[in-house]
Amino acid sequence: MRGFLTREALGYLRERVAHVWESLHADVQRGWIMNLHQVLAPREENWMWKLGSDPAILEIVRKHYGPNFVFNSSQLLIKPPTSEDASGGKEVQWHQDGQIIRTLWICLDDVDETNGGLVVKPGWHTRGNLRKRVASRPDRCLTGTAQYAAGQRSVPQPGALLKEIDFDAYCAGGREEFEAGTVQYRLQAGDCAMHHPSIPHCSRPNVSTDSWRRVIILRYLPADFPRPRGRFHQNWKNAVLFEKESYLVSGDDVKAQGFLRSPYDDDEVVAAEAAAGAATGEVGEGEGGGVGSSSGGSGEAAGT
Ligand SMILES: O=C(O)CCC(=O)C(=O)O
Repeated sequence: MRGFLTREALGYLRERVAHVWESLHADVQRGWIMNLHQVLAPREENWMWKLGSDPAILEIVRKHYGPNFVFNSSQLLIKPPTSEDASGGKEVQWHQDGQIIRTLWICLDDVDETNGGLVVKPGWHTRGNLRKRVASRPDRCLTGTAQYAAGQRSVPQPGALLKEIDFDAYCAGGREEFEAGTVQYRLQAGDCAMHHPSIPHCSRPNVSTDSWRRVIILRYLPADFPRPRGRFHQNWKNAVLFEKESYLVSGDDVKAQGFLRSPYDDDEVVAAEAAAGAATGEVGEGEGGGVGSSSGGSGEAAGT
């Protein structure tokens, strides 16, 4: 989707992202910042929530899911140019997201092969869940997931969780043969792409000297998908863990899982609404208005 963001929106988001980058807590994984929409405060300044629950974006997702779905995660995936960081950021290893998740990949910079744009393997989304193996070069990759189990306080060791597509299971020539038939994204700042949840994809480090690669990733799941429980992210500003939550941004809580409608609701409000709806038989209205290891057939995505 060319020109997805207006010029003003692009300028505003760049400025906000620069602020996050500059103020990031030293213990938070640089490069992959999760679920800002859960913790940006106050509400009026929660630009990630506003973006992820924007009516125009929800309309796009509705075309895929119908009326009932949740805003599952927001991510900032940043690869600085080598003038800022000699490593140019890290790779995201070859993976599939899962069968169900819908992802909007919104560029705040022009992206191509020089600064870590996405690379996909066309046609392979029809092959189901591909076999995975432990990543062969985890030290070069983002750790893959910024999710923590309760009580865990340190970033998981690279390699402990990281899986990649098992190229050798499909190509006699291994990674090299697999990568021969791939397509590089070349997009402009303000463009947005959606990739099929089953398409294999990866991204490489930023090897440009001066071109940032800042992308906002928004993910959605159907409202009958299990509500996340007991998984945590680090707050970008103070590194304190907070529990991952999905928000019902459209339609009904079809399995009565107690979804909140926004980071500002509390459980009681939604529970009361659900109880009132159940009592009257009313159908609720939509609000209307937003790594690592892919787990295969569950539809859970890498990085959800
Ligand atoms: O933006 C990237 O480099 C990786 C994104 C990704 O893996 C995804 O959106 O599923």
